[in-house]
Amino acid sequence: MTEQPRSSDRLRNELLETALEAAARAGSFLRDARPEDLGVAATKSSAIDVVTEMDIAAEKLITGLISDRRPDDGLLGEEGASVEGSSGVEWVIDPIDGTVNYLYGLPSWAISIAARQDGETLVGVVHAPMRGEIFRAVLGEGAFVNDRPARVRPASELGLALVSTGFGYLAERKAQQAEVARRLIPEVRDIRRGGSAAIDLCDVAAGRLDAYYERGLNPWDYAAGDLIAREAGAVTGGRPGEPLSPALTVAATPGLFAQLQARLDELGAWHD
Ligand code: LIP
Repeated sequence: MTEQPRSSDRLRNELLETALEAAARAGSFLRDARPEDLGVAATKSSAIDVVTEMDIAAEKLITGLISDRRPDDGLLGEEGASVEGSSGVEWVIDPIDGTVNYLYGLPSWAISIAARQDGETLVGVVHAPMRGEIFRAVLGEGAFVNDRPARVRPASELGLALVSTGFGYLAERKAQQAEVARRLIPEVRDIRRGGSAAIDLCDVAAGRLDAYYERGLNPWDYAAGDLIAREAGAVTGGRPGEPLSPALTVAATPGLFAQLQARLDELGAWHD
């Protein structure tokens, strides 16, 4: 029996199937071919903002597969992929979200692939190979973890919220982020710091976190996870009245979002 298309829309189904295959291939490569002696191949904004040979190789694998299937699409990747494209579809790719975790051999890392058309994210896939999980969403068609529907927790009290966050790679920014976390921790159930924004956004979608926030992310960190979280019932955004952006990313179950967003604004989570 031929497999039923996952999306009712032909283009979105093609984009989803392409993203799923690219994420699966990259995931197998990154899990099975990780060198025991993996080291740092290069650094970016600071000595702790690292790139490994595997980040670079995985991005080439992903962009090569996508370009073979859809040669006219645009590409934007964390490790340098940058193609304008002519189709109106742009792929936003993080070949390893949680690079430091991957470098150290910790399991919390993921491949994040989003497809945007005219700036709107139509498809998002986040593959966490060490967890055996593939999160996916198509705009307007719900979110899934493997083949189970994903739904946020019905939380509504900040004092009972499990909140994840992350920290940047520059000491001055980390100091301000730590100060925000120091003041928030007594006001929530607890804080988690997993090291992968894409996985944090998907854990909000799966009801494993009540909320996540972080300053300083890049589009490739959040593009897929943002769609997955929204399709699972979360609210996402930045400062009050603003969409999520590198300035601030906030994702939470609907009953918490406004409270957390307002408190983060008071605490100055949106600036260094
Ligand atoms: C990571 C993010 C994480 C953040 C890290 C880093 P990378 O992305 O996913 O949330 O706290 O500092 O930015 O660099 O591993 O792709």
